[in-house]
Amino acid sequence: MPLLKRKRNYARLLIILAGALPLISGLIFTVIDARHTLHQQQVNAANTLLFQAEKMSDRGWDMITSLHRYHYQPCSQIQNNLLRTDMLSAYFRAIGKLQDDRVSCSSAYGLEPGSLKEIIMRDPPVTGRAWWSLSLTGTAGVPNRPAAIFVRQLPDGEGFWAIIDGQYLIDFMNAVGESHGYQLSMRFGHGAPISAGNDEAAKSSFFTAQTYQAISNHYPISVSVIAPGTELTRAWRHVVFNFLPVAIIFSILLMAFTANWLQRRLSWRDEIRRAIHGHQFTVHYQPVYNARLQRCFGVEALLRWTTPSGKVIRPDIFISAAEAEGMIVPLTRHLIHLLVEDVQSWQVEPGFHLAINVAAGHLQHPDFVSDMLKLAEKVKHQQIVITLELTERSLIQEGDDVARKLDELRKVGIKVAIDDFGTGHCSLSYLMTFSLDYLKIDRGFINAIESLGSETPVLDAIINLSLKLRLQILGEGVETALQLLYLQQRGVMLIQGYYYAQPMNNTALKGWLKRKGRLPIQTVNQATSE
Ligand code: G
Ligand code: G
Ligand code: MN
Repeated sequence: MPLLKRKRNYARLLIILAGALPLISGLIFTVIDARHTLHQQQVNAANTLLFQAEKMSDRGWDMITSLHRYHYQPCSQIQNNLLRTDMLSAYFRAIGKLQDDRVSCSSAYGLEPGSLKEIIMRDPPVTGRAWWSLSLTGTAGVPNRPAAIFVRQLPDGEGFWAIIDGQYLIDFMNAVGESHGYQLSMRFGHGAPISAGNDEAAKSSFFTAQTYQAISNHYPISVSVIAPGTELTRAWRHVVFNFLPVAIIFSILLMAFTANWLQRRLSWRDEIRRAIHGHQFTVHYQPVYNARLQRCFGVEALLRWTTPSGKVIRPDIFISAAEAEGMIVPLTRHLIHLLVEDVQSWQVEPGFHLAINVAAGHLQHPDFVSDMLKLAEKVKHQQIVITLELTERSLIQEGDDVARKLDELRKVGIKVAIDDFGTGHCSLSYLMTFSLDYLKIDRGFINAIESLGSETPVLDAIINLSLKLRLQILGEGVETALQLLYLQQRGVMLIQGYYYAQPMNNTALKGWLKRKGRLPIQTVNQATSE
């Protein structure tokens, strides 16, 4: 069954996809969500940091403002005040006055403090502004510890400066960054960044490090928060852990749903139902020869299924599928419907036989008798003789009930044939239990005929038995003149097989009947082989 197998593979793939879909989309979602969570944490950290940096700036500028009262005062006069102010104020490393770019006064660098450049260990920025601030890697007194300087320059060349020690900011940044492994840094003006926290943060792990930067609205301060890749992994793991049970449930549900849907889609049951509605079934008819009358005796109706794509599905496959999935009754009713339509166009003589195959499942159906009576009724005006072909298997089950039904049908002239005889498990006693009209010898026995002289023991036994039981015998699957002759010599008068005629559609049948229906088999064959 390559068609069905391919469909099964396709179904399996679809179910797997359905299961994978929530998981994959979920995983993508968790990464996005983890990134978002991490970003939010970075934003929070950056804002906290910025707030603190702004507060420090406020203190710096407040100090500068308070130093303004020493304008015009010589350094010797204010030196002690500067010292006291510096000592009493938290955070400040040094404060003082400027004259142009020379430090004229300082709380920490004595009376000869030198230039501003020397103290901040770099060139002062050329800002052109009266107010500026700068973060520093260190100052002359404490070269290894960051700091930030705030400077106010007055038009007369005098100025004020205050240096805030970086330690407090570093401690603060360490505290903020510690729990997340962040590296934090802040920068005043275009100065050197003051960094703290995890030095390794910028290194990539499975995920790359995430950097977030923020700037102050009030001061030229920028801060950055670098979260290591591991932090994203951690956030992701957290989200996945919460999300996974839901995703798995979704996944299972979707798989079950898909499987169910496919089951319905791919089941023969629905396929057959669709095919009935889609007019995919047709009936073919195979003529049967009567050797005594030397003419066509009747036909056997055989269902054919052609899908819209042109694929032909073999009857033994779909018939057994229909039986297995409870579709045999609707399918046989459909056959009857098609049949009755075809028969209306026939011009056959009274007594023409029309055989249909009846499955066990239909035989046991409560409507079986009425279905068959309806069929008989519809072809009655043409005086067609209906023959029901039953398999041995169908006779075994619920024998009494079946025998009663068959008797009822035989009373109105319907004939009963036993099909594929010899292949089932029917004991010979059944041949007596049921009132039968025909026995169709399975083509397997006909195939076994080797020559006219040699015996074919089982076939011969069946033929003898049938003759004794006064059953009419039909030889199925007759393909050669030898087989025909062998059967005729032993009194088998009904012949069906490719040697006589193949199954054909209704149009072909009508032509065939007109041309060959009344001819003896030899003439038919000569005509065919020409
Ligand atoms: O001709 P063919 O290859 O179609 O037949 C294959 C098998 O399918 C045969 O055993 C035949 O009896 C069965 N078959 C064909 N048509 C019908 C039908 O309409 N009903 C039932 N029950 N069997 C059928
Ligand atoms: O089981 P049942 O008798 O309904 O089966 C009829 C089947 O036998 C159909 O599938 C039909 O196509 C097939 N058939 C009819 N005549 C011949 C024949 O001469 N040779 C072979 N191999 N199959 C045949
Ligand atoms: Mn048959």
